[in-house]
Amino acid sequence: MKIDAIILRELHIPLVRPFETSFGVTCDRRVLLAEIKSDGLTGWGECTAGEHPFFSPESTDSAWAAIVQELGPMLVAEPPEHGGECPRILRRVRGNRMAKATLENAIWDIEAQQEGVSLSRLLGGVRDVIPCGVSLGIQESIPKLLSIVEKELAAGYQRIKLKCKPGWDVEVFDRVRSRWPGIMLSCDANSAYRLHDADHLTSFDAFDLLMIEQPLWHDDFYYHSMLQKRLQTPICLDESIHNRRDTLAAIEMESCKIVNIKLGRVGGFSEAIAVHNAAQQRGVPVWCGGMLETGIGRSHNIALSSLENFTLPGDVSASARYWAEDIIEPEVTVSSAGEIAIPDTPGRGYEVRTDLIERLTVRKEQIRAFEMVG
Ligand code: OSB
Ligand code: MG
Repeated sequence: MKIDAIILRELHIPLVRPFETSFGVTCDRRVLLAEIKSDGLTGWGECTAGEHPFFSPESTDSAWAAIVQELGPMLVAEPPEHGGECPRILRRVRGNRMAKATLENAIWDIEAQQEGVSLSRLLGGVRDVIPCGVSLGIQESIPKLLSIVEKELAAGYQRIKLKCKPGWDVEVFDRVRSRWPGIMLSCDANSAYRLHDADHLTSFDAFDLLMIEQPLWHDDFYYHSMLQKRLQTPICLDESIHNRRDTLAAIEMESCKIVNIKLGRVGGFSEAIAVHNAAQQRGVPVWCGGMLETGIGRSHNIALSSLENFTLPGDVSASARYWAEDIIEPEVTVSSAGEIAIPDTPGRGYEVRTDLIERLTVRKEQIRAFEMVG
């Protein structure tokens, strides 16, 4: 495919409410968007890196530099025919997966439009609707959290995930579980515990959690497998999983029984599909994580979640939970059954509000080709 231009932007957008995890609080997002133009078509990609390198080693600024200096010029120098060729073209750059995914996902978006199919079907998706859950940040008090849980259940969400950390865990689970004995409930520690917390973590088994997400180190498999032996509750890995090999290692070592797939963390659609397939072949369910995306990244998550082995409710929820105004049209909505309908129109299936994007843009750069040396 011809690449006429890659335009990179940084947008500043406040969240409708702060989001607190064990590693920090996010109030305002600094979002990178890539707009790739090809023969009259436009593909969009969103970088899922955070403002600081606290969840992963990447950040808004590191991804900006990687795309402008390395990845963008590589893609212009060797334009892919298919999204699936991007990993090979970008392979010389190590890591920087969220930066790579920003470009690769935009190429898949163009390819779907060229083929006249929905992004979901291009990826091999089989669902018409996806089951949705919500990820609830750490709150200032338990009553405040309980009122949020009540509201999200009333809206129809099928699974409640509670962010946790030492001091915001068993008492919180106890209060939520006592009030709603039957709901699908899980927790996410974002690596807040250590192996000496193992006894404490086994006490989580009392709350019938669907899973405990990433309790230990962000880069670990071995100690998670030690911990899983002591827990009834399935461990789900998020931060530790970067590719298909990590997935196979984690399953082989019994470090987890469930896998969270995030497009940015694994480097884009190609690797996300490879992770999905590897887990599926071994009977391990997956679900789609979220990274406080705008509608563009959200629409990519929706398409990905339509693959067969995304059997558990994901963290992909309605635009209005994050943004006063989303940058896509229509915005993402969730039905009273807790489902998002997969668009069947060509491409992502949501229009991009270019006027609003322009107003939110604080930095913009067009990427040029360079001469590859060596
Ligand atoms: O670990 O899943 C996570 C947000 C930022 C960084 C890490 C995580 C999250 C979420 C939010 O849980 C999911 C969402 O609502 O987008
Ligand atoms: Mg997580």
